[in-house]
Amino acid sequence: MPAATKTATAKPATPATKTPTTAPATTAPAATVTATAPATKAPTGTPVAINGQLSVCGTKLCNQSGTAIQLRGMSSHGLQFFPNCVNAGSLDAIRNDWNADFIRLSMYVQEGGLETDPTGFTNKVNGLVDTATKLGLYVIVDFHILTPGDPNFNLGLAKTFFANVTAKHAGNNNVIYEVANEPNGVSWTAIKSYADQVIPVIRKNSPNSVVLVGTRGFSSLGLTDGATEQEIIDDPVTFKNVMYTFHFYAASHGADRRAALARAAKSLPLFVSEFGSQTFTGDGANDFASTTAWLDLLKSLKISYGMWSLSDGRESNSAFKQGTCSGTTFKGTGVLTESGRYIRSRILTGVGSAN
Ligand code: IDC
Repeated sequence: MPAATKTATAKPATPATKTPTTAPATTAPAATVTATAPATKAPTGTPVAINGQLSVCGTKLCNQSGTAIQLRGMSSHGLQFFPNCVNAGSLDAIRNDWNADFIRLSMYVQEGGLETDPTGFTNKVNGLVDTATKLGLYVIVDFHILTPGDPNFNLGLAKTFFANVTAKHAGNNNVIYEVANEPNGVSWTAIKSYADQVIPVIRKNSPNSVVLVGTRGFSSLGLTDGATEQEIIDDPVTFKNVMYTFHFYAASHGADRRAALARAAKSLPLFVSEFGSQTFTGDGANDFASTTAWLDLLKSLKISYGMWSLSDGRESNSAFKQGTCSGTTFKGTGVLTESGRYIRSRILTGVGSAN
């Protein structure tokens, strides 16, 4: 298994020589939300009704009673790429037909994302948080940085965005904030400095929310760069209720990475906010044997996971068949691809099956 698999991607990391300036001078609206709407009561029997406010207890994610839990869910694809795939119908399907616990809203910053229309994307995320809340789903607000890989490039946009979203949802108990999807080409020190500046903005309005911090080397805990989790253990983010993200793509990452994850989980609170059943390109054949080995490990370690992605594109990561999102039917297996059927089955029954 090659160590630095991600470097072969068609979308390479920003060359190390590029000096990040600041993101374009587009500004999101000021945090004008003054009154916090009363929190919607989660419907009985839903993940949020049962587990309530989450917290980090030791290296685990705990529910309101202090019991360690594992959340299982889906990541959206880029909200700008598949705008019709995340809505009340598709979220109702993953909640009530798949039994999922959360949706991750992947709000890209570049590639036609937030930087092109801060007001529009902020409103879009706020609306989808409300949709998820009504269904009793947890929702991860993912600040999806990817290229450039230094999160500090988008620091200004991040502060404004999280100020807005947390102001709007200060009364919620179901929102998890992910401050940087996949830092790459950047040191842990730089990532930590970014987190240290963004987390206080989130904490101002949402003091108890769980915050996910991306890790070096495309959220590989540094493994893709030849580093290890030790650099985080030596210099952790000191805010409470923080977890570190680890991403894997099952056809690219195998037993050696699983061993590293199991080792890191002894010391660090980890959350798999994104994984795929194919290669790190998000495409190619699904490797369900490897995916099952990963998900069995995550189950035994009680590490939460979300699969990439709730979309209907041509890539094998799309859970919905092409064309599904222009319709209104999202439930059942008829609308699902091989990877979609696998993850629905895994979440529903604990066993993955693409049949
Ligand atoms: C991929 C999408 C692809 C898109 C590309 C760049 O599947 O359609 O062209 O991003 O925007 C990640 C990233 C995630 C990637 C995914 C698969 O977080 O944005 O999506 N991946 O390559 N990390 C590892 C793999």
